[in-house]
Amino acid sequence: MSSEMVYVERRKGINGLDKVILREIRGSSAEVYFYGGHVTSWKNDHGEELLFLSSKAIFQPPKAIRGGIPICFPQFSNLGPLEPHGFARNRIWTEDPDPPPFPTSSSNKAYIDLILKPSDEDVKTWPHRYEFRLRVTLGPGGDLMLTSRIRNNNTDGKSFSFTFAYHNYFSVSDISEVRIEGLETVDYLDNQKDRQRYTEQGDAITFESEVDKIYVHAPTKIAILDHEKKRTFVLRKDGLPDAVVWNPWDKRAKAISDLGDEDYKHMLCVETAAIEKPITLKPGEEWKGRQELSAVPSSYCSGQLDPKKVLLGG
Ligand code: TA6
Repeated sequence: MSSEMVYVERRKGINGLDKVILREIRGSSAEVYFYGGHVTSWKNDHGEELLFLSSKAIFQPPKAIRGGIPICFPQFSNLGPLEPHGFARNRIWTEDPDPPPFPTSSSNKAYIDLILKPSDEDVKTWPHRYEFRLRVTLGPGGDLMLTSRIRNNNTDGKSFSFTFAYHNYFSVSDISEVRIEGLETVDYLDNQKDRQRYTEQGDAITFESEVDKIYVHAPTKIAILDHEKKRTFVLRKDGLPDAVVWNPWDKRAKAISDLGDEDYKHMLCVETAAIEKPITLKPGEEWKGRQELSAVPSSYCSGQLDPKKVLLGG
C-alpha cells in the first residue's frame, strides 16, 4: 500500500497558481505555493489545519499571501530601503531541479526544493546576484521543516547583507487563551515603541492587546500552548538567532485590508528570524537558516519544553 502513496503532488492552486501538496503516510499534509515559496497549509494526521490563513487572503501577485508562512528576504519589515519584508514573498519561485547535496533523513519522502534567483528587474532595486534555495519537508510524524540556503553569487567581489524571517502564522483557538513559553527574560525590541529595547518579564507571554516584538538571541526552542485546542506548537530554530511575536489585535486588524476584522482572535505569529544582526555574505559564501515546527497534543506542562517528554508522558 505504501508504494502507491504519492508523497509529492504538483497541482494548480487558487487563481491557477502552481502549488505542491506534500503528504505523509499517517495523513498529515502541507501545501506550498511557488508564488512566494509560501507554505499555505499544514495539517496534522487528523486533517486539522495548523496554520492560519486569512479568509481575505489574496492569491494574486504582487500582493503577498496573508497567512501561512511568508518568507521575509532580503529585508525584515521596514528595516531598510526595500518594500516591507522584502521581495521574496511576492516572486514566483521555481522547482530546483538539481539541489546541491542535502543532509537528510532517508525516511523523509515528502519534500520539495524551490529556488529563487534575481531577475534583471530585481537587480535594479537590490543590486546583488544570489541563489536562494528553500527545502520544505513534511516528516513522517507530521513535523514541518523549512531550510533556506542563500548564496552570494556576485561576480563584482561585493558582499551583501540581509535580514530574514519565517513569518509563521499559527492557527489558535482564541488569542486570549494562548501563551508562549521560552521567551521569558529575553530582551526584545518593541516595534510599537520605536524598537526600543526592553527585557521580557519572567512569566509566560499572554495576550490582551496588540503585540509586535523582536526578541533578540531567543532560545532555540519556543512553545505556543493552546489550552482550548489541547495543542502545543513547538518551534526549533537553527541559524536564526531572533524571534518575532505579532498579533495586530482589533484596531490594527481593521486597517489590514486582507485580514478579516475578527481574524486576529484566531492567529498568532511567532517567527524565527535573523534581524538584529544582519547576515553578511562574501561572494561564494552560503548561509543556512532552518526551522522545525511540530504540533503535539498538550497535556503539556508549563516549563516543560521537550515534546518527547510529552509524547512519552515523562
Ligand atoms: O512580523 C511582524 C510585522 O513586521 C508587523 O510589524 C506587521 O506589520 C506584520 O509583520 C505584517 O506585515 P505585512 O507587511 O505582511 O502586512
